Amino acid sequence: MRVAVVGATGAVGREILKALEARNFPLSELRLYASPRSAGARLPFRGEELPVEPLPEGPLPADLVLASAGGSLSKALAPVWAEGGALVVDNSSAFRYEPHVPLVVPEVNREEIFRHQGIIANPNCTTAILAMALWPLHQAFRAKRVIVATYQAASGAGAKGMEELLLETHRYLHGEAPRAEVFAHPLPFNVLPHIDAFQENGYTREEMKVVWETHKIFGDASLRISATAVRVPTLRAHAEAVSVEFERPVTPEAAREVLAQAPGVEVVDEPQARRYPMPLTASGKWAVEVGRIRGSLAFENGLDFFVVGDQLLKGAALNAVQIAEEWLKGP
Ligand code: A2P
Ligand code: 11C
Repeated sequence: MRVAVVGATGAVGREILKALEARNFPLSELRLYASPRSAGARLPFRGEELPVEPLPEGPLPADLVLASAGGSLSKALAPVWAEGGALVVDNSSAFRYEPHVPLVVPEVNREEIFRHQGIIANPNCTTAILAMALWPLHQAFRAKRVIVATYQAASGAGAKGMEELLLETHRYLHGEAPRAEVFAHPLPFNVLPHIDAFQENGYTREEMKVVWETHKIFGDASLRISATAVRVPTLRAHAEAVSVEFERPVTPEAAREVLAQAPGVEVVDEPQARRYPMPLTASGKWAVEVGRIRGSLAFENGLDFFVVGDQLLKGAALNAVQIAEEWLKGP
């Protein structure tokens, strides 16, 4: 299994390397690619320092390509890598909405992996984290309507997003006005109800991704979903406040039992002991944390809960590596 990581120097790429190593992914060769800006860089893997190569234009010498270098690059090159014989697991949004491309969260729709035609899409991080908590509840109680508000970390915008938050916070603390290049406005000590481009319906593309992608992953476009996506000045891990109306009666206790059995989910729900999901505790964790589970005051059969997941892991690198692991296991 010859593996290539495209975008290896990026926020997600570096986590892909760590996940391949930590999960002991069976590979015979690992090649790392980034832009010419990273020429000469080396990244650690299994006790070695592997060189980062500039990405060539054509096919790659790989059986598996894990790509996280942006949509336009994937759009142009993923078909070339696939035609060259590789399975491409693509972290960008370039192919997610193409009917012939599976969009996979293995805990939800593993079977979709095996109808790939060379490319498998990894979902948007916000969607993947929501899906981890919502899918087991949907199976048990049949969700009808979902309302979600997100609290998304700076690293959702990549390594440069994290850098901007740190640098501009430093400027602010030293009495200078914080600036914004990556984000639409300064992020330190602020929250921005604006992630990605505004659409004609008034929602942002990030908000619509949650709708489009959840429908595709769940195989159920009847689920009604409204999202408000908000950038907050955390470095890592996306949080989401979720309200769900179900067809069947539901209690917080029954929901906790369902979630306790769900793979990749950790119930952290002891509010009296100040234990609930938070970015600081969810960062670096493979599981998503779910807590603050309570009966809805707005819906008859409803629940409110809070889910937090490391969006660089379950929302990106870990999910991509899990897709490759499941592909290797076979149908
Ligand atoms: P580089 O570090 O050389 O710029 P992030 O999402 O954290 O910003 O990371 C983006 C990743 O995609 C980085 O590894 C970056 O490499 C890589 N990348 C960006 N543009 C290209 C390109 N034209 N060719 C190859 N890799 C690219
Ligand atoms: C963010 N969720 O936090 C975005 C980043 O569709 O893969 C991921 C965009 C995507 O800014």
